[in-house]
Amino acid sequence: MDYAIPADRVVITVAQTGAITNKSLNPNVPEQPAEIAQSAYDCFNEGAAIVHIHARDPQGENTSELSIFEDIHGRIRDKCDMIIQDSTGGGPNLTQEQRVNCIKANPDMASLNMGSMMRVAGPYKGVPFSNMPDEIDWFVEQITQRGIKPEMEVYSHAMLQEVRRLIKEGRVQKPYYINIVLGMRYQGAEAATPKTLTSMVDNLPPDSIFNCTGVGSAQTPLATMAMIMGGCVRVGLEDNIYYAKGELAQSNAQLVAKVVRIARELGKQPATPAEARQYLGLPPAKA
Ligand code: KMH
Ligand code: ZN
Repeated sequence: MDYAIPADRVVITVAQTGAITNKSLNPNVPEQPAEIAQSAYDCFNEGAAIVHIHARDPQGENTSELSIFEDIHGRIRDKCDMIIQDSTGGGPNLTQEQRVNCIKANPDMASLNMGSMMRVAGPYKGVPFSNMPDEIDWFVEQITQRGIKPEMEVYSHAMLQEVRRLIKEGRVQKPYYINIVLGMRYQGAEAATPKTLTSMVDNLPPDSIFNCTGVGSAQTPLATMAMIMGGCVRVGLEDNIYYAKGELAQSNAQLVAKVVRIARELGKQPATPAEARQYLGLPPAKA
């Protein structure tokens, strides 16, 4: 069975908050539940189908607090039927147990980071991002046991081997949803070049759907390339705080609107959440 996204559609994810970006870098990063939900709704209205969630405590620190994730989910689900994808990457201050806690809040999807990386620059220089094979197994088991679909984030060719292992061991179900993250040098990702993206797409396992996340200035060029290649795209302030060189983005919705304009020029419409659920093999929206 071929799981390709229809050629006239693109599934857009917005990653709004992240673990590293914050209001001191761009005051428009949404941090608190009401801001996150309003921003998600604005992005939904521009064409985003999936929202990738990181939560912050009232002081703006990364948190695994279940009630905060539940609050965010509830506020989003009150407004629209977006697909909710929680981050189990969490943030550098969280333990492995804390990172996975969010899935108890019943998202539709959860990120699953497919390898370990060393943060080589920035405020968390020298802090490892540990995703050892046995930890990946532990994460994926908890995610899939709850009927949540893993979003497998791969930052290098090597991590595709780990995806193949999970498939071989029957730990993930078709269609395999693989997010290719490029250009995040400070966290070990391969370069955001057309050649790297092409090569990684060429090496995807059968029955995969791919998404592309270009970090920093690569966000728009790589999203454009991924759309041409039939992929899904992720944009937002988690990965890129600028609208253009030297110009901070005014909102996540502004970044979604930009990629939607490009999509339309390429003959594609943004997929609705209901369409995206169908393409990704997700059940209907959760209450
Ligand atoms: N900031 C992204 C490049 C996660 O949340 O699980 C990595 C990320 C990880 O999205
Ligand atoms: Zn994230």
